[in-house]
Amino acid sequence: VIEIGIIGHGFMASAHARAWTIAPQVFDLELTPHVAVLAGRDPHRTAAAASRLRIDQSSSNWREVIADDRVQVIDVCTPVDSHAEIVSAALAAGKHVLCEKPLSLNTAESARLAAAAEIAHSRGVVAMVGYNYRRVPALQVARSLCQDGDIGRIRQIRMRYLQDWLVASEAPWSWRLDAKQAGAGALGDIGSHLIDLAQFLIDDPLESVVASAGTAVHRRPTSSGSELREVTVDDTCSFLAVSVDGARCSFETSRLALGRKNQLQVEIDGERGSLAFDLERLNELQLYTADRPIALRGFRTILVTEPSHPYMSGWWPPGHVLGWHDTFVNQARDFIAAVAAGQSPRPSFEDAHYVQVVIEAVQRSADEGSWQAVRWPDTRVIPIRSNGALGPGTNA
Ligand code: SOE
Repeated sequence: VIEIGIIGHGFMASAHARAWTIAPQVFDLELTPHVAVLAGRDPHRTAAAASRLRIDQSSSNWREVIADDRVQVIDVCTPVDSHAEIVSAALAAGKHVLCEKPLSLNTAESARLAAAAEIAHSRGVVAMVGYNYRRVPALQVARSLCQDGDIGRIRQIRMRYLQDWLVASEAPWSWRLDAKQAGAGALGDIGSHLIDLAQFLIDDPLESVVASAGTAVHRRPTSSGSELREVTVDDTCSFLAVSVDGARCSFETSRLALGRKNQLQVEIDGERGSLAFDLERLNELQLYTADRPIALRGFRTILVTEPSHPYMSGWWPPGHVLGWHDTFVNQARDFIAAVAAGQSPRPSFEDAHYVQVVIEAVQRSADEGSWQAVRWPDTRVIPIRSNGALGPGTNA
C-alpha cells in the first residue's frame, strides 16, 4: 500500500480520489494506492467531501498532511496560486508529488519547481503534473502515428478547447477569473492542455506565437450576489504558432462558446496522412492516409479499444468504451508505476514549465499585438545553495 494525501476538496480532488481507488481494480500495480487524508481550507466542506469520497480522515492543515509519516504521495488539487508553496514543501519533505495543471502562476515559479523536482528526483522522489489528456488511449495512438513517421512530416496542427460556462454576464465570479489566483483564464486552464498535448503528440516545441485574447465581461457577481468582482483574466484566447521544425499551428480556447461544454478537438496534417480527434468521441481516432486510390480515400475510424491499444488490456473487452474520468485512472496507474520503478514520469515539471513558457509568450503577444519568441529551452539560472535548497528565483 502507498498512502496518499490529497490537498483540495473540489472537482479535481474528486476526480483524483476516485481514480486512486479504481486504478488498482483495473491494473496490476506493484503498489496499491490508498487515500489516507483529504485536506482543505474549509473544515466543514473538506469533511463533507471526505465522507462522500469514503476517505477516513480530513484536515484543514496541508502542512500536517505533508508532515504525516504515513503519507508518501501529496496530490495537489488546489487553486493554482497555492501550488508552488505546497509542492515545494512536499518535495522538500521527500514526498512524491502529483500536481494538477497548470503547474504554476508564471515561469518564475515553474522554473523553481522544475529545479526542485530535479533535485528531489536524485533522492528518489517522483513528480508529475496532471495533464490527463495524455492518458486518452486514442491520443497515445495518435502520438505513435506522428512519431513513428506513419503520417510523414507534420505540416499543420489545429487544436481547440471550448467551453461556455461564462456566456451569461451573471455567471458568478470564482478564483478561476482572478489572475492572482489562476495566472491566466481560458489560456491557462484549458489552453495549457492544448500546449501540453501538442508537445506530447509531435514532440516539436513551439518557437514563436501571435495571439489575440479578450475578456467579454469585466465584472461578475460573487456567488452570494452581494458584490461585483473584477475579472482579470482572458475569457477567450486564440493564437497561431510555428514549431521549431516548421509546423504551422493554430490554437483556440474559449469560455464563451455557447453550446460547447468541453469540446477538445485536434487535427494534425502530415505530408502522407492526417489525424483527427474529438474528446466527445474519445475512443475514436480518425485517420486519413494518401496511400489508396483517390476514389477510395477518406478518413477512417479506428476504435481504440483493442487489448493491444494503450491501457486497454486492463479495461473491458473490445468496443466497451472509456470515458473522461478513465483518463485519471490511467494517469494514477502511470504515476504509481513510476513511483514503484523510481522513474521520472511525464509530463514532468520540466514539461509543465515549457507550457508556462509558451503561456507567457502568448500573453506577451496578446498584450503587445506582435509575434513573440517562445524562450525555450529556458536558459535562466536557478541558484542552488550548497545544501541543495533553492535560492530566490532569478531571471538571469
Ligand atoms: C474547468 O475549465 C476544467 O475542469 C479544467 O480545469 C480541466 O482541466 C478540464 O479538463 C475541464 O475543464
